[in-house]
Amino acid sequence: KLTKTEMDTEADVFYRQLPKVELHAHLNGSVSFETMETLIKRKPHLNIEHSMTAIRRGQRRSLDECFQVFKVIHQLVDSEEDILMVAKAVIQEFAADGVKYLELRSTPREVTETGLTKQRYIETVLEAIRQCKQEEVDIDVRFLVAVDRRHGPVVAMETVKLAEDFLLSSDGVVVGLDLSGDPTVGHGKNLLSALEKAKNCGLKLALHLSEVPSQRDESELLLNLPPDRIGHGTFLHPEVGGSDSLVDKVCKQNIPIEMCLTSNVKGQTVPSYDKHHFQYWYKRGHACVLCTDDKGVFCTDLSQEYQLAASTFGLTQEAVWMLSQQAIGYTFAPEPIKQRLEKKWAELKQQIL
Ligand code: 6MZ
Repeated sequence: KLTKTEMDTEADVFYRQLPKVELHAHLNGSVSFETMETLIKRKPHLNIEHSMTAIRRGQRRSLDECFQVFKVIHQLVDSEEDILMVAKAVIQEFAADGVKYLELRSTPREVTETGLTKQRYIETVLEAIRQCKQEEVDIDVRFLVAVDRRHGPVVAMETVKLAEDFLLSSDGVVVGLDLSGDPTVGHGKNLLSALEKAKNCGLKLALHLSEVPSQRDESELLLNLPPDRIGHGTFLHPEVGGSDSLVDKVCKQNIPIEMCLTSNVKGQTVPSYDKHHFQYWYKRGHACVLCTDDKGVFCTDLSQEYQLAASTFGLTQEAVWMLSQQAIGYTFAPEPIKQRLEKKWAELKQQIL
């Protein structure tokens, strides 16, 4: 029987060996098939089947249906024990895929039945990161506290306060704030003061922007903050109903865009891989970083995303290498960490390219 590596083509090996930076990964969307099996077995009374937690190859869902999937996963992951298990597994899986630096994001939740609080939620993710480090998993992990836009301005402000506390007490592991959640719900103008507060206290901002077409005004507003990175930005450019003014703001402020090819195709905000907005921004020489978004839900990994981008847009291995190396500059890590990563890339380049 051939091992996985032997079955891989040479190209597959290149993408797996390529050192990678993952900057857009939602914890509960990143839970693998194997971990999901364990969770489903742990909670048989919920009657959850695997088809409810993942979108397989060739399948598509509406974005709305994707958000239903997260509701199911949240039922399965609702205690400190669950969070510790999924966070550790997700970190180990990213490391096994050749990710050397990971910024994980997650929305702190409170669950009365299990005694879970938002504070403990974050502490538990940080504990998972600490344990992986202690077990010498070869990956540097940082955390972004996520604000779910669906929950409105009061919760957003509470979450920012919590994130601010951890920014000071987590030894540099908590680095920023994410704004995510169903983009068709709520308006960013109501969250502006929470986001401004976050920025003022030193949290980096990674905001989902223009994931759906109706967010043009919201993006105009939020780009004035400005965010430190943009999630998706699918509908920013004029060819898809965005505007020159939006593109100008992004370019003048040089804001990197996190691009998630499979997620956007499976969630149907982008009609096909070759129509992905990666093409538009990459051609302009704009800062783009390939990411998975939800590797569990969309059944992908970062190696596959690099390979897809390369085959769809005809990137050479050298160009792919540049793409992964440039991502180091878009992390929220402090300068010494970036330098350490640069060094690692330089060493590996001789072996791999
Ligand atoms: C917007 C998304 C998302 O936070 O419980 N999330 N938000 N757009 C997307 N595109 C597909 N994918 C995931 O992980 C799940 C949560 O991440 C956000 C949603 O708020 C979702 O509930 P956590 O770890």
